[in-house]
Amino acid sequence: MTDLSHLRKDFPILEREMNGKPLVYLDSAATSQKPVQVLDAVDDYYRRLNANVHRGAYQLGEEATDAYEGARAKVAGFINAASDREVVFTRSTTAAINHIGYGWGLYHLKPGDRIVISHMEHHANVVPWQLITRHTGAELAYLPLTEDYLVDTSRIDEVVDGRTKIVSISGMSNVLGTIGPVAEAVAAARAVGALAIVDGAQLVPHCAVDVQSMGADFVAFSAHKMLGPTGVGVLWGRMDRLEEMEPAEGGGEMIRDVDFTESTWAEVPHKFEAGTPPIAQAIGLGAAVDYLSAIGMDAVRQHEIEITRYALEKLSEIPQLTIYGPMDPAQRGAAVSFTLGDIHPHDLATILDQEGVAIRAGHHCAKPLMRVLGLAATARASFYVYNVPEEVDTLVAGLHEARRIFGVA
Ligand code: 7TS
Repeated sequence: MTDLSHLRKDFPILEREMNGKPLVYLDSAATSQKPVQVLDAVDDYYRRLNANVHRGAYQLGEEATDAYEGARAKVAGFINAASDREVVFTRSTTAAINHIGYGWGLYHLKPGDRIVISHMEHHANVVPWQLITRHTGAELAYLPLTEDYLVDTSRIDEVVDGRTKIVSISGMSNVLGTIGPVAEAVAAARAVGALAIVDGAQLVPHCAVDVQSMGADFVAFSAHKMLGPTGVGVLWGRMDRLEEMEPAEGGGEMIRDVDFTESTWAEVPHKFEAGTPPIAQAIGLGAAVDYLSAIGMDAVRQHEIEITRYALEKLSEIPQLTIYGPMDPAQRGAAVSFTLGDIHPHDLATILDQEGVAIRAGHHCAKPLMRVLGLAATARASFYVYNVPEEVDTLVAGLHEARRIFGVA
């Protein structure tokens, strides 16, 4: 197996115990842990560089600005953006998608237009569009799933029809692990002149992403799922799309001029960054990008394929355990959802917690998907660079303990 276990020493939280047992953190799809390199970058900013950015009146402010803009350049390099200016810092994936809705959707959609998403979307790629349909009279249409938990693209040209103005699809499901059909979605959007958006919240942390070859108009992701701090996310956009998009938020930092009734905007990306930005967090994201780049995203992906394959194998051996998601690690990421007999997923999480194992249980902010699956909740284990096969074994032992407690044969 690709051995990344030497990385574990960089993550102080992994030294903790839970209920007297070593922490086994299997909830990285919710948020990842942070290496000392990221903690130090944030700490160093506050200790040595703290000043507001883009004001330029004194040296400290210039240093803070350089560090913040330097983080933008690192992110741009990480996703191979054509220009640093295509990277907009937002609060999160959620904020990034809302920004497209309120900055582009509101101005370009009309009654009868279509927004196409899929049945496996996180609420962050569902609810903003529902809000936008209310404002514009556009309607929401869904790409269904196959029986193998893949997005069904066999009739994509019927769903992404001539009325479609936006196609927004998850690059990787946080519930099923399924890798989204990004190339097909982009092609279908292109064919009808629609905007192609990728929710990259789970994709960008786990796979090498080249936004230029991907061909979408926008990609959204969050720092906190890729070893970075909470409170900062990225909206990458193709420059022509960013130029035509309106700011969804107004305030300081984003203007060229403000008159009594009208204002003009600063250049991209600053016209989308109203107010004091998440400076320390962006700098922390820059350090996270450095850290991931040093591992190499191909190694990150390879390690995940291997640990996911191992987890799928071991979990499949447990009687009455059902896995929801593709069984081929090449078609999926490292979030593995399952149920065990009729044990409630929350009870599973509680029993596992006694063993030091942290998993998520619930609807995972994907209620339309839960409706399609006919489930109220699943248990979900999700893996990242610092996880090792022994932790899968601890998970499996905990699940056998749950079977014993609940009398599941
Ligand atoms: N899209 C996907 C695919 C996600 O997994 C998440 C968060 C989001 C969007 C929203 O990201 P945020 O940073 O704006 O909150 N997913 C999860 C999860 O699976 N458990 O907690 C958050």
